[in-house]
Amino acid sequence: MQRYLAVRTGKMMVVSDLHGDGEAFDRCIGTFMALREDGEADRLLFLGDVIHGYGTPEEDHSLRMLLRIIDLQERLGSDHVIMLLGNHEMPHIYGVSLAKGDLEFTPRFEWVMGEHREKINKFLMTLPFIVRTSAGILFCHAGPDESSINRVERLRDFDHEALLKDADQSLTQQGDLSKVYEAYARISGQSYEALAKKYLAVTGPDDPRYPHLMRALYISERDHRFGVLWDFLFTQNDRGYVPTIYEQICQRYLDAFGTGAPQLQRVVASGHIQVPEGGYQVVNDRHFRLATAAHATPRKEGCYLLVDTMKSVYHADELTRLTHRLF
Ligand SMILES: [Mn+2]
Repeated sequence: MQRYLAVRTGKMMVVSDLHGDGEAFDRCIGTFMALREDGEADRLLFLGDVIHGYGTPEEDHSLRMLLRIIDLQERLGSDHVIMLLGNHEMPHIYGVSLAKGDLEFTPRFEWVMGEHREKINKFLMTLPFIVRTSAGILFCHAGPDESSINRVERLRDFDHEALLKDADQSLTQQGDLSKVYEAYARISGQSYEALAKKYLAVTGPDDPRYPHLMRALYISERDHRFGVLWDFLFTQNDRGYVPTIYEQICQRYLDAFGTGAPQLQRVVASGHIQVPEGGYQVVNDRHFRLATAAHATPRKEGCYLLVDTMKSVYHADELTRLTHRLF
């Protein structure tokens, strides 16, 4: 599956990191539908991390949001409603858990998926990683990352299915898994069954998904392909670099991931990281950071982008003019 999309025409509304914020999501959809009706936008792009609320379960609208995106994509077409894979969606493909301090993100969504699990998993597996535009803006979830620069070809048609299949096969070769489960329990201090229930919402040992917690451990620790995906999605961008070096990394990232694009890619636009003030940040001449809701400071200053994909952009600060307040 081709993970790098090209958008050559049209006006695109771009939204980042909603993190289960149902109110922000409804505003995005409402705004897009109105723009669409007026001929002001014909594409909608989510930069990933649609799911995983930071608040209470009642405040977390992740499931309904994702189902709505799936529905909207079916109706308007996958080239008109696009969602990129974020680091908060990816763990659900593999069954790995994701936490930040005391906040465990993955168990809640695993439990809430219920009857929609198959549909959602299938959808997550199809998500692209990058959108390249005729404007020269390259969209991705997490933004420039030095280690990914030499991995463009490995990420280009990344095959989740292959990793899962290989891990299944390795586990099958182990034969009886009960010894492995015991070892797992010894290390973690809890029974495998309790952990599989907690993290993957399996019903019990007869559930066909019962081995998937073990499979997740296997993939995350043994499969180098998973590490490639992880680095790409969990990068902290400029953190740890002096500004001039980071700007060079951005340029190399654009050169690498822009190869074969409809136009020379000149600016990376991403979400993923909290912006210090307002709803966007010009990180440098090559990198623009968008914060529509969760990562805006404060939230109510969250922004979306409205991009004419056929109008060339040369510098990151030009995107400032394309931002609009969501609230
Ligand atoms: Mn993220």
